[in-house]
Amino acid sequence: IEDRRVEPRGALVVLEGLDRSGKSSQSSRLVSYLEGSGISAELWRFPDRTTNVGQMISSYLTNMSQLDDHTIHLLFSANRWEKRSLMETKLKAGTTLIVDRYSYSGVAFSSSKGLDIEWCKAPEVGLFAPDAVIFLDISPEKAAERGGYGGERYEKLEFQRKVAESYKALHDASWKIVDACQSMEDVEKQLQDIVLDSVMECQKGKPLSHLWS
Ligand code: T5A
Ligand code: NA
Repeated sequence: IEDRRVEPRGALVVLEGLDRSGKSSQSSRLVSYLEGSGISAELWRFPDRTTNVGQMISSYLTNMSQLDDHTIHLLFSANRWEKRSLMETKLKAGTTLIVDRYSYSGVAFSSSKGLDIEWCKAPEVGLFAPDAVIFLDISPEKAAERGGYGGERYEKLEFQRKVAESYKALHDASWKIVDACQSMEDVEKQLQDIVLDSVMECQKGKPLSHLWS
């Protein structure tokens, strides 16, 4: 008799988009919504600035330190690798993770500086592949109007235009493109539907897969 036991697990949902597209606002709303619906969920973000590696990244982003483009790329990747086993534990325990930026940010931002895209993707191979990638779509110009950019390294219109182009090279079938210029509430409703679908698939035992797939 074939063993048809399924292992229910949490969903891995990633939010991506340009700086100021609304990722952080929507990620926390999603987690509140899921918890309110009785679904175990946690908010994660990359970079995770709380670790040693994360502190190096934070100091780079705030222009307190300088690093070679390849070096900072690998640190962003290392910051995801150091959270990988905890990610696996949480997902297998049934917790859905809403992740504010992931490997796609890593590749889109570094390749926008001129690094080879395949070189940028290589250190991400073997990390968990998201069950859904939600791309909050907004033009660089509109994003720049939102409260203005702060002083972080990549918050410049010209660079964000390059990042927008780089993201386009990464879209695949798992991406859901959502118009980020709608009201906060309209975006929120669309995201809830996408995430509930993913949560249900994963509860039915959809297997975890790995990047790049
Ligand atoms: N990076 C990151 C890499 O280079 N490599 C990597 O591997 C990774 C992971 C740090 C930087 O690091 C780069 C990318 C980044 O440049 P961060 O810490 O995520 O990334 O950046 P933050 O500055 O924290 O966040 P963002 O600038 O990306 O903004 P969000 O989270 O997209 O937007 P949010 O929710 O903070 O909203 C921005 C503003 O818009 C308003 C909000 O109220 C807020 O004022 N807003 C809306 N206004 C109108 N309508 C809506 N629908 C709105 N939604 C939000
Ligand atoms: Na953010």
